[in-house]
Amino acid sequence: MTGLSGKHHVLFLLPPGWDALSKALFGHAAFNSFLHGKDHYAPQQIDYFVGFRPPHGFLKTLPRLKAIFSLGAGVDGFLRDPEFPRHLPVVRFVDETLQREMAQYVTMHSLIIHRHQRGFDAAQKEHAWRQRMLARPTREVCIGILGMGDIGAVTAERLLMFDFQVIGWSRSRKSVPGVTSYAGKEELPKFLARCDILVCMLPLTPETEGLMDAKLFAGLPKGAWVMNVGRGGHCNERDLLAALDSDHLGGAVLDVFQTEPLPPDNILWSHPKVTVTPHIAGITDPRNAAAFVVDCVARAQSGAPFKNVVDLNKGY
Ligand code: NDP
Ligand code: OXD
Repeated sequence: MTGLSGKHHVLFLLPPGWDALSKALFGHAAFNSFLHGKDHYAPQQIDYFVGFRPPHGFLKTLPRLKAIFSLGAGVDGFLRDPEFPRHLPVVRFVDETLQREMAQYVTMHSLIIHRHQRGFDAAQKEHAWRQRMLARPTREVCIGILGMGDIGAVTAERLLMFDFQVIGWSRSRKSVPGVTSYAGKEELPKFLARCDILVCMLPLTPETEGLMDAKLFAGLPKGAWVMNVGRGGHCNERDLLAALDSDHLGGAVLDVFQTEPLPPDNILWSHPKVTVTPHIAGITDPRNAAAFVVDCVARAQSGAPFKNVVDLNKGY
């Protein structure tokens, strides 16, 4: 057993490649920390858990647990555990750097789509001087954001700076300057009908799972693009492929998938109308995550309320 004292005990189950976070956190004065799989710890002594997608059933093995700190903005990796201890608070990672990087990814890919950059890349390979005008002025291109939360709102601001029209869809009505807000299922068809580029930034919940299916794609204008940076579970990949192959959709940019890592033989890797990235649209900065965990533990110690506690009924 490593260095147990009267302090709070925090257990980390870190995704691969997160050594920087463990360096930033281990030995912090506020708590004793244990890295699952590396350190020996007694489950009954753990007060707090930090991770992203723990194996189902794991959290219920920690009987003294008081709270769970998510290293991601999305908490579906916790809530999908059928044995998840629902009496515990889950605090999610809400971070400006993450929001800006997500916004940057969406802005970059929206510009690549709008400016036909994939066509110019292909022409360069052929040494072909193939000029092409924009299909229409930027101010006439409408980008629709599914999920106008912390990340969606920052993304909308950034897209407006490039003169795109921006509309957003959420559960409740929003007032983001310059962005037309659509709310609830009844307003989804009107929203979709306007989207030249549809961007999914929703949390994965029972209500949003599979939302992007054949019916939704049919509601988009012909030639529209789809970008998914929410979760793979939002998108029916078979329906997406059908909508791409029938030329109803212009293309897709996918950062998240039903199965991650995306298997090497998955057709999405080589589909001519699809851009694949490996769930990197926004990556949690380990230093900011360390500050987040330290803040959470300090709040717990002082009795101050946590910030950004997940509403378990809504699932986000
Ligand atoms: P928030 O909780 O701040 O925002 C969620 C938004 O989705 C809210 O606007 C909410 O509406 C809306 N929403 C939820 N359920 C529904 C529904 N049933 N119908 C309509 N709207 C709904 O989340 P974040 O912005 O912080 O993060 C969003 C997601 O982005 C994460 O859950 C995660 O899946 C994904 N993500 C992906 C990353 C990547 O690298 N690819 C990195 C980080 C996050 P309302 O405001 O009205 O409640
Ligand atoms: C997150 C993610 O939810 O990285 O933060 O997907």
